[in-house]
Amino acid sequence: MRVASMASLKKADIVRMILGERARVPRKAEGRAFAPANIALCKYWGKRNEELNLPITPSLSVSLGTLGSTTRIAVREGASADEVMLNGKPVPPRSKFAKAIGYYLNLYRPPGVFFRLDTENTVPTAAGMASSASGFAAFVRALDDLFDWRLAPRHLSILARLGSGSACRSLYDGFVEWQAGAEEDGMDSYAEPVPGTWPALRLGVVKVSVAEKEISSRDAMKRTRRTSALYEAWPVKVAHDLALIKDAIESRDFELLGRTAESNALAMHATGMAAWPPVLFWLPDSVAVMRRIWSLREAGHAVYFTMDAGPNVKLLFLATDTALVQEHFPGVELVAPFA
Ligand code: 2P0
Repeated sequence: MRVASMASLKKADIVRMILGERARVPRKAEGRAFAPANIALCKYWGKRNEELNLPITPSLSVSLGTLGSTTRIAVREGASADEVMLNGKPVPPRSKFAKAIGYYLNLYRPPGVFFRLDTENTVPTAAGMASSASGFAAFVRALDDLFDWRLAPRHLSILARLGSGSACRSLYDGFVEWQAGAEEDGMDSYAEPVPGTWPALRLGVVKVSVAEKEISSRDAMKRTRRTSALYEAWPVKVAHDLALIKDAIESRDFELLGRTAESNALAMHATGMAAWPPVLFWLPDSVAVMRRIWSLREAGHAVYFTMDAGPNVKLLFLATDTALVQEHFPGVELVAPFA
Protein backbone atom coordinates (compact mmCIF):
# COMPACT_ATOMS: atom_id res chain seq x y z
CA MET A 1 0.00 0.00 0.00
CA ARG A 2 1.41 3.42 -0.93
CA VAL A 3 0.13 6.61 0.56
CA ALA A 4 -0.70 9.49 -1.79
CA SER A 5 1.00 12.36 0.02
CA MET A 6 4.52 11.29 0.94
CA ALA A 7 5.66 14.61 2.35
CA SER A 8 3.71 14.36 5.58
CA LEU A 9 3.96 10.66 6.28
CA LYS A 10 3.54 9.88 9.94
CA LYS A 11 4.86 6.96 11.98
CA ALA A 12 1.34 5.49 12.06
CA ASP A 13 1.28 5.39 8.23
CA ILE A 14 4.45 3.31 8.21
CA VAL A 15 3.11 0.96 10.89
CA ARG A 16 -0.02 0.44 8.76
CA MET A 17 2.09 -0.24 5.66
CA ILE A 18 4.13 -2.86 7.51
CA LEU A 19 1.40 -4.57 9.52
CA GLY A 20 -1.07 -4.68 6.62
CA GLU A 21 -3.91 -7.01 7.52
CA ARG A 22 -2.20 -8.46 10.57
CA ALA A 23 -4.49 -8.57 13.59
CA ARG A 24 -3.86 -6.45 16.64
CA VAL A 25 -5.20 -9.12 18.96
CA PRO A 26 -2.78 -10.59 21.50
CA ARG A 27 -2.19 -14.28 20.80
CA LYS A 28 -0.65 -15.12 24.14
CA ALA A 29 -0.64 -13.87 27.72
CA GLU A 30 2.74 -12.17 27.39
CA GLY A 31 5.21 -11.19 24.68
CA ARG A 32 8.87 -11.34 25.62
CA ALA A 33 12.12 -10.50 23.84
CA PHE A 34 15.74 -9.47 24.22
CA ALA A 35 17.77 -7.05 22.06
CA PRO A 36 21.41 -6.05 22.44
CA ALA A 37 22.71 -2.51 22.93
CA ASN A 38 24.99 -1.20 20.18
CA ILE A 39 27.84 1.26 19.80
CA ALA A 40 28.43 2.95 16.46
CA LEU A 41 31.90 2.82 14.91
CA CYS A 42 30.65 5.08 12.10
CA LYS A 43 28.04 7.38 13.61
CA TYR A 44 24.45 8.27 12.77
CA TRP A 45 24.33 12.05 13.05
CA GLY A 46 21.62 14.03 11.28
CA LYS A 47 18.20 13.20 9.86
CA ARG A 48 16.59 13.86 6.54
CA ASN A 49 13.20 13.20 8.11
CA GLU A 50 12.69 13.87 11.81
CA GLU A 51 9.26 12.22 12.09
CA LEU A 52 10.47 8.90 10.69
CA ASN A 53 14.06 9.06 12.00
CA LEU A 54 15.46 8.76 8.48
CA PRO A 55 19.19 9.45 8.47
CA ILE A 56 21.24 11.54 6.07
CA THR A 57 23.98 8.90 6.00
CA PRO A 58 24.43 5.19 6.64
CA SER A 59 26.07 4.10 9.90
CA LEU A 60 27.79 0.99 11.25
CA SER A 61 27.76 -0.39 14.78
CA VAL A 62 28.76 -3.35 16.86
CA SER A 63 26.18 -4.96 19.13
CA LEU A 64 27.11 -5.68 22.72
CA GLY A 65 26.24 -9.37 22.99
CA THR A 66 24.33 -10.10 26.19
CA LEU A 67 24.27 -6.45 27.28
CA GLY A 68 20.92 -5.02 26.31
CA SER A 69 17.25 -4.99 27.21
CA THR A 70 14.73 -7.73 27.94
CA THR A 71 11.15 -6.56 27.57
CA ARG A 72 7.91 -8.25 28.54
CA ILE A 73 4.55 -6.92 27.45
CA ALA A 74 1.04 -8.00 28.39
CA VAL A 75 -2.48 -6.60 28.19
CA ARG A 76 -3.74 -5.10 31.46
CA GLU A 77 -7.27 -6.48 31.67
CA GLY A 78 -9.80 -3.81 32.65
CA ALA A 79 -7.17 -1.10 33.14
CA SER A 80 -7.51 2.50 31.97
CA ALA A 81 -3.79 3.30 31.60
CA ASP A 82 -0.52 1.63 30.71
CA GLU A 83 1.87 0.53 33.42
CA VAL A 84 5.59 0.84 32.75
CA MET A 85 8.25 -0.90 34.84
CA LEU A 86 12.00 -0.39 34.50
CA ASN A 87 14.42 -2.72 36.27
CA GLY A 88 11.65 -3.91 38.57
CA LYS A 89 10.45 -0.44 39.60
CA PRO A 90 7.32 1.40 38.43
CA VAL A 91 8.08 4.38 36.18
CA PRO A 92 6.07 7.55 37.01
CA PRO A 93 3.40 7.91 34.25
CA ARG A 94 4.31 11.57 33.65
CA SER A 95 8.02 10.89 33.17
CA LYS A 96 9.62 11.38 29.76
CA PHE A 97 10.38 7.67 29.62
CA ALA A 98 6.77 6.55 30.27
CA LYS A 99 5.44 9.12 27.80
CA ALA A 100 7.83 7.96 25.06
CA ILE A 101 6.66 4.36 25.62
CA GLY A 102 3.01 5.48 25.57
CA TYR A 103 3.39 7.36 22.26
CA TYR A 104 5.09 4.36 20.72
CA LEU A 105 2.44 1.94 22.04
CA ASN A 106 -0.28 4.16 20.58
CA LEU A 107 0.99 3.19 17.13
CA TYR A 108 -0.05 -0.40 17.77
CA ARG A 109 -2.80 -0.06 20.37
CA PRO A 110 -6.20 -1.64 19.71
CA PRO A 111 -8.91 0.82 20.86
CA GLY A 112 -9.34 0.89 24.63
CA VAL A 113 -6.55 -1.61 25.35
CA PHE A 114 -3.80 -0.84 27.86
CA PHE A 115 -0.55 -2.65 28.49
CA ARG A 116 1.95 -3.48 31.14
CA LEU A 117 5.48 -3.14 29.88
CA ASP A 118 8.38 -4.43 31.91
CA THR A 119 11.97 -3.77 30.82
CA GLU A 120 15.15 -5.06 32.44
CA ASN A 121 18.38 -3.51 31.22
CA THR A 122 21.62 -5.42 31.47
CA VAL A 123 23.38 -2.42 29.96
CA PRO A 124 24.86 -0.68 32.96
CA THR A 125 22.43 2.26 32.72
CA ALA A 126 24.66 4.38 34.88
CA ALA A 127 27.66 3.77 32.62
CA GLY A 128 26.63 6.21 29.97
CA MET A 129 25.67 3.59 27.43
CA ALA A 130 22.46 4.28 25.60
CA SER A 131 19.67 1.88 26.45
CA SER A 132 17.07 3.47 24.14
CA ALA A 133 18.40 1.49 21.16
CA SER A 134 18.16 -1.92 22.84
CA GLY A 135 14.96 -0.77 24.57
CA PHE A 136 13.02 0.00 21.40
CA ALA A 137 14.41 -3.06 19.59
CA ALA A 138 13.34 -5.37 22.43
CA PHE A 139 9.99 -3.56 22.58
CA VAL A 140 9.25 -4.20 18.90
CA ARG A 141 10.28 -7.83 19.20
CA ALA A 142 8.12 -8.27 22.30
CA LEU A 143 5.11 -6.79 20.43
CA ASP A 144 5.79 -9.13 17.50
CA ASP A 145 5.80 -12.01 19.98
CA LEU A 146 2.63 -10.88 21.79
CA PHE A 147 0.63 -10.37 18.58
CA ASP A 148 2.35 -13.24 16.73
CA TRP A 149 2.90 -11.06 13.65
CA ARG A 150 6.09 -12.92 12.61
CA LEU A 151 7.44 -9.87 10.83
CA ALA A 152 10.61 -10.10 8.77
CA PRO A 153 13.74 -8.71 10.50
CA ARG A 154 13.83 -5.86 7.96
CA HIS A 155 10.36 -4.75 9.01
CA LEU A 156 11.19 -5.08 12.71
CA SER A 157 14.24 -2.91 12.06
CA ILE A 158 12.09 -0.23 10.40
CA LEU A 159 9.58 -0.28 13.26
CA ALA A 160 12.38 0.01 15.83
CA ARG A 161 13.76 3.00 13.90
CA LEU A 162 10.44 4.80 14.36
CA GLY A 163 11.08 4.61 18.13
CA SER A 164 14.72 5.70 17.98
CA GLY A 165 17.01 5.77 14.96
CA SER A 166 19.87 3.74 16.40
CA ALA A 167 17.39 1.08 17.63
CA CYS A 168 17.12 -0.28 14.08
CA ARG A 169 20.72 -1.54 14.46
CA SER A 170 19.91 -3.41 17.69
CA LEU A 171 17.94 -6.09 15.83
CA TYR A 172 21.17 -7.95 15.07
CA ASP A 173 24.26 -9.24 16.82
CA GLY A 174 27.78 -8.46 15.71
CA PHE A 175 28.60 -5.77 13.17
CA VAL A 176 25.54 -4.06 11.72
CA GLU A 177 25.07 -1.49 8.96
CA TRP A 178 22.06 0.81 8.75
CA GLN A 179 21.37 1.75 5.14
CA ALA A 180 20.38 5.39 4.84
CA GLY A 181 17.91 4.64 2.03
CA ALA A 182 16.52 7.23 -0.35
CA GLU A 183 12.76 6.66 -0.33
CA GLU A 184 10.53 9.18 1.36
CA ASP A 185 8.64 6.50 3.26
CA GLY A 186 11.94 5.04 4.50
CA MET A 187 11.08 1.49 3.47
CA ASP A 188 14.68 1.18 2.24
CA SER A 189 16.20 2.52 5.48
CA TYR A 190 16.87 -0.45 7.76
CA ALA A 191 19.77 -2.32 9.31
CA GLU A 192 21.44 -5.52 8.15
CA PRO A 193 24.23 -7.64 9.58
CA VAL A 194 27.74 -7.12 8.24
CA PRO A 195 29.47 -10.49 7.86
CA GLY A 196 32.41 -11.15 10.15
CA THR A 197 33.08 -11.85 13.80
CA TRP A 198 36.00 -10.61 15.86
CA PRO A 199 36.24 -12.58 19.11
CA ALA A 200 39.28 -10.62 20.35
CA LEU A 201 37.59 -7.22 19.99
CA ARG A 202 36.98 -5.44 23.28
CA LEU A 203 35.23 -2.25 24.30
CA GLY A 204 35.74 -0.48 27.57
CA VAL A 205 33.50 2.21 28.98
CA VAL A 206 35.31 4.92 30.92
CA LYS A 207 32.72 6.78 32.97
CA VAL A 208 33.30 10.49 33.11
CA SER A 209 29.87 11.64 34.25
CA VAL A 210 26.48 10.02 34.59
CA ALA A 211 24.61 13.29 35.13
CA GLU A 212 21.71 13.91 32.77
CA LYS A 213 22.91 15.57 29.56
CA GLU A 214 22.19 19.22 28.87
CA ILE A 215 20.93 18.40 25.39
CA SER A 216 19.47 15.15 24.02
CA SER A 217 21.18 13.54 21.04
CA ARG A 218 17.97 14.10 19.12
CA ASP A 219 18.08 17.88 19.66
CA ALA A 220 21.85 18.01 19.25
CA MET A 221 21.81 16.40 15.82
CA LYS A 222 18.91 18.57 14.72
CA ARG A 223 20.71 21.75 15.78
CA THR A 224 23.97 20.60 14.20
CA ARG A 225 22.36 19.75 10.91
CA ARG A 226 20.59 23.12 10.79
CA THR A 227 23.33 25.47 11.97
CA SER A 228 26.79 23.91 11.65
CA ALA A 229 28.88 24.99 8.67
CA LEU A 230 30.89 21.79 9.14
CA TYR A 231 27.86 19.55 8.64
CA GLU A 232 28.31 19.74 4.86
CA ALA A 233 31.51 17.72 5.22
CA TRP A 234 29.89 15.02 7.37
CA PRO A 235 28.33 12.82 4.62
CA VAL A 236 31.65 12.84 2.74
CA LYS A 237 33.49 11.79 5.90
CA VAL A 238 30.97 8.99 6.55
CA ALA A 239 31.26 7.59 3.03
CA HIS A 240 35.03 7.46 3.41
CA ASP A 241 35.03 5.98 6.95
CA LEU A 242 32.32 3.43 6.27
CA ALA A 243 34.35 1.89 3.44
CA LEU A 244 37.48 1.78 5.61
CA ILE A 245 35.66 0.21 8.56
CA LYS A 246 34.21 -2.50 6.34
CA ASP A 247 37.69 -3.18 4.93
CA ALA A 248 39.07 -3.31 8.47
CA ILE A 249 36.42 -5.83 9.55
CA GLU A 250 37.01 -7.98 6.49
CA SER A 251 40.79 -8.00 6.85
CA ARG A 252 40.79 -7.94 10.71
CA ASP A 253 42.96 -4.85 10.61
CA PHE A 254 42.48 -3.52 14.14
CA GLU A 255 44.54 -0.37 13.72
CA LEU A 256 42.53 0.64 10.69
CA LEU A 257 39.29 -0.04 12.58
CA GLY A 258 40.39 1.89 15.67
CA ARG A 259 41.86 4.82 13.80
CA THR A 260 38.80 5.20 11.58
CA ALA A 261 36.26 4.86 14.39
CA GLU A 262 38.13 7.40 16.54
CA SER A 263 38.46 9.87 13.69
CA ASN A 264 34.77 9.43 12.83
CA ALA A 265 33.70 10.17 16.42
CA LEU A 266 35.94 13.24 16.63
CA ALA A 267 34.53 14.55 13.34
CA MET A 268 30.98 14.06 14.62
CA HIS A 269 31.79 16.02 17.77
CA ALA A 270 33.50 18.73 15.69
CA THR A 271 30.31 19.31 13.67
CA GLY A 272 28.49 19.92 16.96
CA MET A 273 31.08 22.38 18.23
CA ALA A 274 30.55 24.44 15.07
CA ALA A 275 26.78 24.53 15.63
CA TRP A 276 25.02 27.49 17.21
CA PRO A 277 24.40 27.49 20.11
CA PRO A 278 27.44 25.18 20.31
CA VAL A 279 26.98 21.52 21.12
CA LEU A 280 29.87 20.25 23.24
CA PHE A 281 29.46 16.99 25.14
CA TRP A 282 33.03 16.80 26.45
CA LEU A 283 34.01 17.53 30.03
CA PRO A 284 37.60 18.21 31.11
CA ASP A 285 37.90 14.54 32.17
CA SER A 286 36.77 13.36 28.70
CA VAL A 287 39.74 15.21 27.23
CA ALA A 288 42.04 13.84 29.94
CA VAL A 289 40.97 10.29 28.96
CA MET A 290 41.59 11.04 25.26
CA ARG A 291 45.08 12.31 26.10
CA ARG A 292 45.83 9.19 28.13
CA ILE A 293 44.80 7.08 25.13
CA TRP A 294 47.02 9.11 22.80
CA SER A 295 49.98 8.66 25.19
CA LEU A 296 49.40 4.90 25.20
CA ARG A 297 49.43 4.93 21.41
CA GLU A 298 52.67 6.90 21.39
CA ALA A 299 54.08 4.14 23.58
CA GLY A 300 53.06 1.63 20.90
CA HIS A 301 49.75 0.30 22.28
CA ALA A 302 46.77 -0.12 19.96
CA VAL A 303 44.09 1.53 22.12
CA TYR A 304 41.55 3.78 20.42
CA PHE A 305 38.27 5.37 21.43
CA THR A 306 34.84 6.38 20.25
CA MET A 307 32.35 8.73 21.93
CA ASP A 308 28.62 9.23 21.58
CA ALA A 309 26.39 12.13 22.51
CA GLY A 310 27.77 12.39 26.02
CA PRO A 311 31.01 12.85 27.99
CA ASN A 312 31.90 9.16 28.52
CA VAL A 313 34.68 7.58 26.49
CA LYS A 314 34.43 4.11 24.95
CA LEU A 315 37.77 2.39 24.46
CA LEU A 316 38.46 0.05 21.55
CA PHE A 317 41.21 -2.51 22.00
CA LEU A 318 42.07 -6.19 21.62
CA ALA A 319 41.81 -8.84 24.33
CA THR A 320 45.60 -9.05 24.62
CA ASP A 321 45.63 -5.46 25.98
CA THR A 322 42.98 -6.05 28.67
CA ALA A 323 45.42 -5.89 31.61
CA LEU A 324 47.04 -2.74 30.21
CA VAL A 325 43.65 -1.05 29.80
CA GLN A 326 42.58 -2.00 33.33
CA GLU A 327 45.83 -0.65 34.72
CA HIS A 328 45.52 2.72 32.96
CA PHE A 329 41.75 3.14 33.34
CA PRO A 330 40.79 1.84 36.80
CA GLY A 331 37.08 1.09 37.00
CA VAL A 332 36.67 0.65 33.24
CA GLU A 333 33.64 -1.52 32.31
CA LEU A 334 34.76 -4.20 29.88
CA VAL A 335 32.56 -5.47 27.04
CA ALA A 336 33.35 -8.45 24.81
CA PRO A 337 30.86 -8.08 21.92
CA PHE A 338 31.58 -11.46 20.35
CA ALA A 339 32.15 -13.54 23.49
C1 2P0 B 1 24.88 6.59 16.92
N1 2P0 B 1 23.90 8.43 18.32
O1 2P0 B 1 25.12 6.28 15.76
C2 2P0 B 1 24.79 8.07 17.24
C3 2P0 B 1 26.11 8.64 17.62
C4 2P0 B 1 24.52 9.35 19.24
C5 2P0 B 1 25.82 9.68 18.66
O2 2P0 B 1 22.21 7.27 17.52
O3 2P0 B 1 16.49 10.85 17.59
O4 2P0 B 1 18.82 8.09 20.23
O5 2P0 B 1 16.04 8.60 18.57
O6 2P0 B 1 16.84 8.81 16.22
O7 2P0 B 1 19.21 7.04 17.97
C6 2P0 B 1 21.71 8.54 19.39
O8 2P0 B 1 20.58 9.00 18.74
O9 2P0 B 1 18.35 9.40 18.12
C7 2P0 B 1 22.62 8.04 18.34
P1 2P0 B 1 16.87 9.41 17.59
P2 2P0 B 1 19.18 8.26 18.78
O10 2P0 B 1 24.76 5.73 17.83
